This record gives sequence, structure tokens and C-alpha cells, in this order.
Amino acid sequence: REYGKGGKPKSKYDFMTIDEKQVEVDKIRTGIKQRCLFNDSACKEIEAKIEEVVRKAANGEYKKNTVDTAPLRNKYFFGEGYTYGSHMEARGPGMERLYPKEGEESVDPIPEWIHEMVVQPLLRAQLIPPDFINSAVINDYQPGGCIVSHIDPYHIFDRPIVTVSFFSSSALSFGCKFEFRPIRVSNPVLSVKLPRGGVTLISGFAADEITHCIRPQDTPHRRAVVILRR
Ligand code: PD2
Ligand code: MN
Repeated sequence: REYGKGGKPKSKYDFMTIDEKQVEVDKIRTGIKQRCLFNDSACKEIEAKIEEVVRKAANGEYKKNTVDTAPLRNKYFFGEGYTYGSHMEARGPGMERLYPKEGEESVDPIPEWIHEMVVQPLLRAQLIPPDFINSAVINDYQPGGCIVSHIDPYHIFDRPIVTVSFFSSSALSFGCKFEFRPIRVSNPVLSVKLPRGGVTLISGFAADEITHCIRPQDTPHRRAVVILRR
């Protein structure tokens, strides 16, 4: 294995010329759309609602599959839930599956405040078609929390994938290689800022042909994201 400065792993992009890398960057950029839709007061209201979700989960008010806790990142699934990672008997890309819509394994419905306070502004801005969103996931990251490089499973989720950031800003990185114990991340081909209150839509090459991640160093403060998908 090859390492760069500071023991960073190297990805295939570290072996490309500047021109070759620029071609990748241009393809990624065609699949990313960003808008600042939520001002400070809208963010504050939504952040209070996210706190309420956290409290309800801690109180045991949700179904078991609605809540997934991990040391630096909790996830709350609404509308549709799915198995992935550590929960699956058979792990890995393509093995994810949706939970049934009813019964023991189902998750809670999308809260009304998500429709009213988060989805409605996206509709008014004509960023998504009406009735498109049937899944809302909240990731709540502690400082240093991350999401390793992945492609949102295309057999489960349509494009675009929509994210809205709250509490603090972060960055979405593309084409990173992760190594663990200790955690080390290669340089991204492209990193886009995720401002608090900012909406990011990911589709095309950016969603399907290259992995994305949230690096631990890009979450210096508590941050939450609402991921809206179909
Ligand atoms: O935290 C995010 O902004 C983010 C972005 C893209 C999270 C995910 N993907 C994910 O959990 O899949
Ligand atoms: Mn993702």
C-alpha cells in the first residue's frame, strides 16, 4: 500500500494527472446542485424539532428500527427503513434491503414537521416534484463523526438524493479511500461545502459513479443532516 503525507492512504486519483482529475471533477459537478434555502431563524426552528426527535428516541417513543445509535453518529429513519452495514447477515453493496412497511420491522412515518418545514420549501423552490419524498433520515453527528465512502444503494433509492444541513457546516467529499484503526482518509477528488441551512442535491455521476463521504475532520462541531429520498 502507498501512503502520502502524514500517512494518508492514496486513492487512484492520487495517480492521475491534473487534467485527468479535472475531467472527474467536472463530471461530479454536473451532478451536484446546491441552494441556501433555510435562514438562521428557519434553521433554529428545525433544530428544535430535531432535538425533539432525539428526546423521543431516548425516551423509547419510536419503533425499534426507527433508531440506530452509534458512538459518534445516530440515525433516525422515517417513512422507509432499510438494513445495511452491521445489521445485515449478508453485508456489502447491493445487499441492503427495505424493511416491510408494516409490522414489527417497520419504521415510524415521516413526521409532519419534516413535510411542512423541510420538504415544502424544496417544493416551492421547485427542486423536487410533489410527492417524490417517501423517506427521511436524520443523521446526528457528534464532533469527529463521519460516514465512510459509499454510494447510496441504487436498487433502493431514486435520484436525486437531497440533503439539508443543520447545527453546523460540514463538507461532502468524493472519491476518498478510508483505512481504519487508526482512521485515515485519502485526499478527496472534490470536496463541496455543506453550509448550515444549505440544500444539496446529488444525482447522475456524483450519485452513481463515485463514492461520497463525510470525513471526520469536516465535522468539528455537532451537526445534523436531513436526508430526503424516494
Ligand atoms: O451527512 C451528510 O451530509 C450525508 C451526505 C451524503 C450523509 C449521507 N450521504 C449518508 O448518510 O448517506
Ligand atoms: Mn450518502
